[in-house]
Amino acid sequence: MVCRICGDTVDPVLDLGAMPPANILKTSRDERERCFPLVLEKCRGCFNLQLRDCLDEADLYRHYLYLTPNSPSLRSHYARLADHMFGEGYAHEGSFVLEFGSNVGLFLRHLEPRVGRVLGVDPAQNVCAIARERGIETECAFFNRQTAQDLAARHGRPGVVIARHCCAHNKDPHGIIAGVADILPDDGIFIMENAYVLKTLLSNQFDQIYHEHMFYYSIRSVETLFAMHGLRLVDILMAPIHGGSVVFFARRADAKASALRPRNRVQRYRGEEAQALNDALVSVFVENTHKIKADLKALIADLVGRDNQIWAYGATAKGSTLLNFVGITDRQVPFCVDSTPLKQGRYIPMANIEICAEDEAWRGGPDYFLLTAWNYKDEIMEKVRSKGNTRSRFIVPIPAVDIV
Ligand code: DWN
Repeated sequence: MVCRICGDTVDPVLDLGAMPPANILKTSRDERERCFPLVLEKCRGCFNLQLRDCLDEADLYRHYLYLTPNSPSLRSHYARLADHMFGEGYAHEGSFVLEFGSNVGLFLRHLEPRVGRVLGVDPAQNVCAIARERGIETECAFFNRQTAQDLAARHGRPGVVIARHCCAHNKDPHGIIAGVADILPDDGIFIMENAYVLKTLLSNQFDQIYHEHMFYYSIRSVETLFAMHGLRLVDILMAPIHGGSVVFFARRADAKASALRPRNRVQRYRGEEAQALNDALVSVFVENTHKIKADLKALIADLVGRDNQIWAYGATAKGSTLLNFVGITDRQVPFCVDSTPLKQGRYIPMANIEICAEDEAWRGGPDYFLLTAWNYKDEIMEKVRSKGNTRSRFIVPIPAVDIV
């Protein structure tokens, strides 16, 4: 295999075994799930981390069960990102904003009152229907070079193109970025947000590895990708959501000089990454992955062995990797609560854990919740307590196994 960004040689760094696609939740316990290799590999050239085996996007996203949760931490991130966009002059009241991978349009709905026009693009027909019901104009398509030109021909060229947590989800990032470069006007801005690989590695977030996440981006790998399509990084925003995310702001390399002058923080973040992102960090990440597996397996066995009830909290894609890599099933964890009606009544693949509504967590609830949605720890714990459950404790698996 070679790096899908720069073409250089890649080396395997972590094999999580044969795993089911995380968000393909089963409709019954007996339904047989298909499993595929989940192997992370690293590029010698641009330090891109990628999956060795990429599944077909249509299988993953045509009917998608992940709907962006309407969470307080996401809402505050939307406000901070929007303020940054307007504060730095990347967007204004007349802007035409196109977001691909827009899901149900929560961020676009936040932007809509402050810009000229918003348009969502998402490949999941069921998700597009929900976005349209909520009043967000949404085209159902995978964003690539062809569809980008078609969208621009029918809607005009958007001055702001946004891609949040979706550019890692496609085995051909060149097709996506080429599409952006084709339609972005000279004074346009491209805003790409992803989980930040440095945070993923530093916080032992091995559960962020699942088939949807085909790339784990760094500043270095993103700049390599952008340069191949005439895009130049001009700004970076770091954000705490999803375990630590990075927002890249890029313009066409032929934009006017004043627009291309990078913010000082770009050099600062680039330098911090150059110091920290190396093979030694990857080795420690791999060691800690196996340590978390051993520690969590032992803790769950001990608690269940002493007749404690344990449920998972959050039918997350991360949770599917965590549970299945550690080997936790419905025998130890019979239920997983989740706020997404689409997911309730289904089963986490391979772990065979039934997903039920959140209010089961509030009526009595178990002795422990295994926080498979650990990235929302504070708001979930606050919600459970405020709903009257002062009894259940929480097992937090990342960055290390802990009980709170
Ligand atoms: O990259 C991706 C990230 C951004 O979102 C996608 N490939 C898929 C998805 O990954 P995830 O499922 O690990 O993401 P979340 O946002 O951590 O999933 C949260 C899950 O937890 C949802 O199913 C909703 C649920 N939840 C809940 O039950 N109660 C969430 C909150 C905040 C809550 O209070």
